[in-house]
Amino acid sequence: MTSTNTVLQQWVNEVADLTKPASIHWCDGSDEEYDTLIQQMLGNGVLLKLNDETYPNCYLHRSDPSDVARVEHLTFVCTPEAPDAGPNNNWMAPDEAHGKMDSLFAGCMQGRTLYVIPYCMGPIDSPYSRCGVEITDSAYVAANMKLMTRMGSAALSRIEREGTFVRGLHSTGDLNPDRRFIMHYPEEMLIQSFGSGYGGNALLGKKCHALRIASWQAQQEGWLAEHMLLLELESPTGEKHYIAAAFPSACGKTNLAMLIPPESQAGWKIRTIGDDIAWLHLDESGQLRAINPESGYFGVVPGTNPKTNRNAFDMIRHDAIFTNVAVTENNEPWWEGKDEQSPVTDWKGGPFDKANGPAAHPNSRFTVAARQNPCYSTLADDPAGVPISAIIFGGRRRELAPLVYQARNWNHGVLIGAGVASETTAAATGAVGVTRRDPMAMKPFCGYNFADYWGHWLSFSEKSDKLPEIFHVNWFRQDEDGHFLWPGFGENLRVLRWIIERCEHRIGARETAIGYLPHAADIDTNGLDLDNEVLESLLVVDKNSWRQELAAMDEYLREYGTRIPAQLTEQHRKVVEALD
Ligand code: GTP
Ligand code: SPV
Ligand code: MN
Repeated sequence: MTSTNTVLQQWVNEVADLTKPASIHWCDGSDEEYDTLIQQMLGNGVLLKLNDETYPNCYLHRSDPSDVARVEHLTFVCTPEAPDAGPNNNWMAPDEAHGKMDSLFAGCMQGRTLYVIPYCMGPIDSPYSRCGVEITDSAYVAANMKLMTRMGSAALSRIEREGTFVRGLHSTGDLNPDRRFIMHYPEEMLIQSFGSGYGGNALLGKKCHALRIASWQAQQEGWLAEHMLLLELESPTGEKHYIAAAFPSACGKTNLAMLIPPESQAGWKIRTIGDDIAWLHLDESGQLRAINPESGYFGVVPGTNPKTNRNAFDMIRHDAIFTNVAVTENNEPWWEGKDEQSPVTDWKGGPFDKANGPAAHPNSRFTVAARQNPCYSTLADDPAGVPISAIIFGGRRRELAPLVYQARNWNHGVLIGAGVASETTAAATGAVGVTRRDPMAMKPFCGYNFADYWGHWLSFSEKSDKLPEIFHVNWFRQDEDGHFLWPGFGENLRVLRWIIERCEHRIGARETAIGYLPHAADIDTNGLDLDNEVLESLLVVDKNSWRQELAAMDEYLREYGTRIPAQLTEQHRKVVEALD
């Protein structure tokens, strides 16, 4: 197969001339093609078959031990002018980046197959969707792209019809961390990734396209590309609301999107539209609508069990790819928190020994098609997307941030989003548990200067008077002994219910300097073993600590200099004044 789109055909030819593959395969996205890729990877050891009776069609991939997470220090935004990338990104001049990458890609596919992967981010017939083509020399990437995106012939037809697509060139190279770079050229709609086979570094439709390139395009075109889950909440009386929530990596998006209501919350239902990325557009009536550009999940495995997330636990019992988990005696995948059996082989493939650390890598992941989710919403395939009632920001903070609070208005909500801070996790290389500023959970993913991005968010208040309410949540407050104060997971539904009551103006709240907080009595604790004192402590606004927080935020915002929108500074000043 080749393409009638001459730009695509020429690009494939040029890449082949540069990288010198042994063969070229155009992916059609069929199930037969997926099976062939799997068989080939079983043959050369890239995949291992897991227990076929208990985990049918499940496979284990062990990545290189130096290649287990996103590499933020090796990820660059290459705009012609450095300030356009902003202090939030690493920057390299496009010419320099092209030179460096061309020399890395030269001859790198010798003896290997070059896969051409046309994909569509979003429902294939949605005006909000955008296409891309990833070229890769990794069969693992091709198989993952089949599970994660609408990949193959239908996407190619759309590309040939529309004539436009994002280009992504990827090679695993020699996996030498010194020769690893993830480059983005927003103005060329181009991504180049070399030297990693892992997740967000290699599955270019995900963070590279659907967030870094798309956020830049969204600013040009008046929409938003965000690191957000999308869920449907249905009340016992059948009232439905759609919520978008942005939490940093490994801070609970997949879990919230697949929430199972506890027994005491009979009649409530949650369905998943998306678990990681949302594209949001205003429709003609001023309603914000969202689609999930992905069609599969690349989720954190550790911690998944029938108590925390039965939906996810069941979803990964068949037709899943596991990356960097441990293995039990009877060849089942195993991870910390699985609560059944025990590991004999660790994620690196050696005999498990507690002294070497966890059996499964803390950033071990599952890849599955979204349709396997027991609470999948078919609205994920609706070209019109879903109307958003509430936007939630959140972070992992053992102190300070209350369980939930609400912004006074949209612009105040933008300040709350810009003020998100969270403890770092294993989703990226580097220290874990260090609190860092992660505005809108987009620190690693915004493809342009954050100051311009906040300005873009603020501009929505002039475009619509029907915008969603904005909230902030924190499931991760701890006591002095390091125990979580809030039970989390399914119990988070209680907080979502308060949020919807606020959106519908059916409930009062306590006005504080940082926004509206719930009266403790308005959080339903029926059936929950939670002391009222603990709940009260989760809803405290400690003025001194918040003054320090606002000072830290101010220091951070100052890094963006005069590019900071005046309205954001104004919102910050108002909170500081209210605290005094
Ligand atoms: P990315 O895929 O990296 O973007 O992560 P994510 O935001 O989807 O996070 P995910 O839902 O996979 O959760 C990450 C970790 O947080 C897992 O180990 C979960 O068990 C844990 N977690 C999720 N929700 C909660 C919660 O409500 N409370 C507590 N204590 N832990 C949670
Ligand atoms: C994240 O780190 O936010 C992820 C995993 O969702 S990755 O695909 O590696 O970006
Ligand atoms: Mn993510």
